[in-house]
Amino acid sequence: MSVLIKNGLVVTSSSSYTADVYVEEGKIKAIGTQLDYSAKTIVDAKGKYVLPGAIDPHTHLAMPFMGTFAQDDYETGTIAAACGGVTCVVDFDLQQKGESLFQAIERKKSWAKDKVAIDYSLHPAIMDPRPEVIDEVKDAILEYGTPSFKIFMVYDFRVDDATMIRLLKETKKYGGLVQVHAENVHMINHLNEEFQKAGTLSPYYHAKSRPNIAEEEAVSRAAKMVEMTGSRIYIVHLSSKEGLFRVKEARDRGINVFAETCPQYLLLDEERYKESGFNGAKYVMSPPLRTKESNQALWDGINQGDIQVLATDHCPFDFNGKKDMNGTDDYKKIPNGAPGIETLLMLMHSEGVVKGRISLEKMVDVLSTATAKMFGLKDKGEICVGKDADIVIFDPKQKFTITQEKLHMNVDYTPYEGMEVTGMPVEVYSRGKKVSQWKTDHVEFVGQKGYGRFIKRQPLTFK
Ligand code: DUC
Ligand code: ZN
Ligand code: ZN
Repeated sequence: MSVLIKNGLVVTSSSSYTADVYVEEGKIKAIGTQLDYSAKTIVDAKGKYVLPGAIDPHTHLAMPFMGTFAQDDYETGTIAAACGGVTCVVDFDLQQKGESLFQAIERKKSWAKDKVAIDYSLHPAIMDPRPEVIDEVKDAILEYGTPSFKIFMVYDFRVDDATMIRLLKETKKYGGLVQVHAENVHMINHLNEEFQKAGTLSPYYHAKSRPNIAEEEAVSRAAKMVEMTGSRIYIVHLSSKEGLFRVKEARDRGINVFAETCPQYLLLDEERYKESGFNGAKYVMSPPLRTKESNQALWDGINQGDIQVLATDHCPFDFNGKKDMNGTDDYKKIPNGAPGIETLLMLMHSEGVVKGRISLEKMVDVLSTATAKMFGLKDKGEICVGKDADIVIFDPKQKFTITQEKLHMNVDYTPYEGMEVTGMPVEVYSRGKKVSQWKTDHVEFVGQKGYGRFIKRQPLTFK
């Protein structure tokens, strides 16, 4: 399988230049001007961008949660990813009570088998931190190729501070990274009780029950544990100006605190919870949407380098049948999460690059290059000779009105319904094989389920 992509604007995390890209046997073999290779497929990319496929390091495919399941499985979720220009996901693998991390990894791999359409890896999420589970961290990093571990500071399955400290020390020894969902559970429980007593239980109070200060406190506490252990931490789905302030404060002092944010925290705000009827439930996710002030602070955080990675936290539940399953009278019973894997790249280009909030190169960095480095995906994340040919041919002028009908995610709504974007992925390649293609007014999946491979990742290195 060989492909010659001619005259596109190749975008890297530091520069953009017009060139041809030659792909053979799934790898980028040559980049240059007027390349003379006889390829099976020739793509005229004049006027288009040639981008590394986006990597989404925060997905919850088929995850059991709040009495139901996140609705995209490995088949529908990765087909949607491919259609949106995402060519690799690192999915959360929630350890069940009594399971070893290895059993959790094998279980999730079996769910992906014959279904996954693009390459993927796993982050074990430690939910049952028995002492022997902390001892499994070494082999998870060195043998299983899963060097990043998710923990929650909130929810019933949270880990306590003592466990966090042990985990930070253990991961540091072998090149691992702890990823943290940072919210203060006691502040949230207290506010939940107050709202319960007052009978204020509509979706808007989901946001009010999880204030910015709950994120700020947890980020600050996690950063102190990093300082104490000399380890490093990655804050998932950072959402607030105050949380970012604590990330920045630690980083300015040379403490290894990294952070990710998501399109919803850059583009949507808490006014959404006031939508008529029960519509606010569509945005019930944790952490919740914040204010426009936080939106702006997070864009600044990306530009200033305090936020290194953009991800989706893709965790879809139907509005009809799931969001309203138990929660119409109580926000606490609404499954937390929203869809986003397919709209990641189009939103970041249209709302970020076209609107002048980030440069094209920054977009490539936070969606691909920095993500690959952060998570040890050594063959991914760059248009560069020797890397996997995970490539998006992106038409920066192609308009698309986002509507659930034309997307592939297995859910009945998108938070971005009716939004017009400028710029769409028109051809997407995964290891040199075309997996999606723009057709008139939407993207079609042209890949194959089961094509994706599990990626054993490298131990991680940090400056
Ligand atoms: N937050 C969500 O909104 N969904 C899944 C898990 C999480 O932490
Ligand atoms: Zn989370
Ligand atoms: Zn999540």
